Amino acid sequence: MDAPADSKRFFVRRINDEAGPSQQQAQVLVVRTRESFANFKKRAGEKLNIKAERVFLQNGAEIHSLAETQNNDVLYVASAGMQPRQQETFHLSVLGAGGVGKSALTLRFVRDYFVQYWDPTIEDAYRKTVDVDDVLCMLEILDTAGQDDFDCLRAQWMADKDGYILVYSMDEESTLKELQPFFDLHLQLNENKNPMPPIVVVANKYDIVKQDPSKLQVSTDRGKEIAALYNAQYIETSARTGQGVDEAFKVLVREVRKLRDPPAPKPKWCFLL
Ligand SMILES: Nc1nc2c(ncn2[C@@H]2O[C@H](COP(=O)(O)OP(=O)(O)OP(=O)(O)O)[C@@H](O)[C@H]2O)c(=O)[nH]1
Ligand SMILES: [Mg+2]
Repeated sequence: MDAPADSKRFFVRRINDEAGPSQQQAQVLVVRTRESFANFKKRAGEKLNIKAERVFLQNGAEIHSLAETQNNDVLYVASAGMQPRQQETFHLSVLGAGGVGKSALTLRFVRDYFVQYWDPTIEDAYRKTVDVDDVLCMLEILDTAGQDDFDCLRAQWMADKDGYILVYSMDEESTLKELQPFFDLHLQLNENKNPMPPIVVVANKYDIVKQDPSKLQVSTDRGKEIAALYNAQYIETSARTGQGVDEAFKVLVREVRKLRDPPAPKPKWCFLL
């Protein structure tokens, strides 16, 4: 349901503070655009059971008036005592053969549009703030070149990264084989790292093989088999429809987080007989 013309609808959440992510669901709040910011904070605070002092957009920017918002924004609200968590940053590289859709996937994720034409990349960097499991984080994404002419840059693209997205195209078997050199380089560059940066294997152009199964050259089983060899998660995507795209990046963030904050060891029980 849309908000009335002179109103805006927001989804308000308690900010993730040092005490950890809020388990609370987002609350819907409809306010008149002429309502004062102080009044908005009061009402948001009532919804969230806190004394609201500061309000942030989803990208982490603090706001001081409703003019800085848009209808349907998710707003994060903090009380005076809450300290926003230090924002986590993830450095990720998108790698794979030419034309598999690395740029299309990246732009679908960052800007939510589909790039119809193939304009071979040399190297492009993007930044996006996302909410992964109720915690905001900043992704620094390097979209790389698949053309062989740029082989010499691969080590540079892969150095000092927190994780990799290895992309192939489901309608072109050779592109799956072309992932192997990236995996070999990963082993070489990260051999002294413990743990090693995680990988997500992305099977792209799912829409093409769904529409015309005769174009399928790499089955799901085969893709999963290679992902397992790389100790990686496997996700099927379509940059054209958006299917699986957000999930691919979010799964990689979750994998990196698991390595950064390994779960506490389970208590060992001992039985006295
Ligand atoms: N149907 C369909 N086409 C796609 C998809 N992803 C990419 N393409 C198309 O495939 C072509 C190549 O996509 P790019 O994203 O430029 O490929 P790339 O991997 O970045 O290529 P390089 O930059 O040369 O390494 C473009 O025409 C895209 O529109 C997809 O999921 N479905
Ligand atoms: Mg590209």
